[in-house]
Amino acid sequence: MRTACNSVQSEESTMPSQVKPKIVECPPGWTKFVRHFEVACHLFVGSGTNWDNARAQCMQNYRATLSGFESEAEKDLLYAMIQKENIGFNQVWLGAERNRACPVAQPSNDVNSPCFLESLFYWVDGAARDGKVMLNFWSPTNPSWHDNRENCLTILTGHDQSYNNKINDYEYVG
Ligand SMILES: [Ca+2]
Repeated sequence: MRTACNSVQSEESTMPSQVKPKIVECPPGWTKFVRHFEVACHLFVGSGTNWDNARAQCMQNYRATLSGFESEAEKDLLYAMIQKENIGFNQVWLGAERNRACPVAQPSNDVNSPCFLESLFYWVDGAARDGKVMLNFWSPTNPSWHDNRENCLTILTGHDQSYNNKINDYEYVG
């Protein structure tokens, strides 16, 4: 398992503003993506034994958190960053956790349910504050909630084409 860290920056808003936003640069080697309310700086990390370890590496080494994405464009950019590493059949930890009030595979269509489609998982890096984006990108047969333990999120690489660049719910242990 590998890890994607996000060192979230602020102040480069794409929202309409009277004030010209301050341009934010990412540290050398990090990949920049301008979100609606912030700038994401993503970095691929070569290890990540489990989700907590991956998150701790981001924090301890970079004062960062795990990467999320708030749009398909940002997901594709993350995937391109990962693909460059040639890590084969693999998964990369992303910064989303299951809503613990919803220990089931299938999201609910009921807007009042804690397992509602758009609250089944949440991002820890603040991506997609409406919570909606990642739900379009599940790999086939996922979320699977396999063994009732898949509380974290990964992105898949080196699988067949229907799985690559798609997300998977996965257990904490890698
Ligand atoms: Ca799964």
